[in-house]
Amino acid sequence: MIRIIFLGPPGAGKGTQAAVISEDFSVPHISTGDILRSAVAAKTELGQKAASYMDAGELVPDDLILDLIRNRLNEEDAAKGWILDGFPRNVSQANFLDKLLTEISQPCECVLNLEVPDDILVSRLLARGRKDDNEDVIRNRLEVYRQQTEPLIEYFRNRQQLVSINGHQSMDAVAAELKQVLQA
Ligand code: B4P
Repeated sequence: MIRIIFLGPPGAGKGTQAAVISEDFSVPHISTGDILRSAVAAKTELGQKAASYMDAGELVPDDLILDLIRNRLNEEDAAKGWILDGFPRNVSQANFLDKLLTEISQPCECVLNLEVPDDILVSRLLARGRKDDNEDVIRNRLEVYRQQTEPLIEYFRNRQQLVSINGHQSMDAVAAELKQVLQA
């Protein structure tokens, strides 16, 4: 059973690798970033509330995210496993998830932390060129990551759930390393 969380700074390759594992192991790839971008594109109430935070590189407020995750993990396809990409992103989201997973009896197997140096992150994101991939917003996203998301490394390490992977390799090399961890 694959139930994993991807952790790492913006541009570390979370979305890229989560898509590969989702395909290989036939489990849903649940990306809060993708869900939010679809909501923005569809101009839903969630999308209208989330857009300004995303454009500025800030985290969207927890109250917009938590129910969305609860509902998604309760969908039928998630019963056979899942990959969380971009959630949790702060300690309060992690505490929420911890309670939710206990409640639905779906323990997380491990947390895969992709490590990549900052200068590489910036150049990858500039090359991608998404709406929120301009230099000022990227710098802010990295700052928000340091302040709010990085503490989760210690959080999951203390729970013996953390596995760190060198994300500064080719996509195939990172994928091969991740597969090894998941098949161990
Ligand atoms: P995300 O969609 O999660 O954005 P991201 O962190 O930049 O994406 P990711 O890290 O997955 O990209 P990847 O490395 O795969 O979030 C966007 C925004 O949504 C946030 O700023 C926030 O506002 C909001 N949000 C999302 N979740 C939230 C939450 N839980 N709470 C509150 N707000 C939330 O790809 C980057 C690039 O690198 C790609 O071009 C890829 O091709 C390239 N790349 C990947 N691996 C590579 C490799 N090994 N070598 C070379 N290039 C590589």
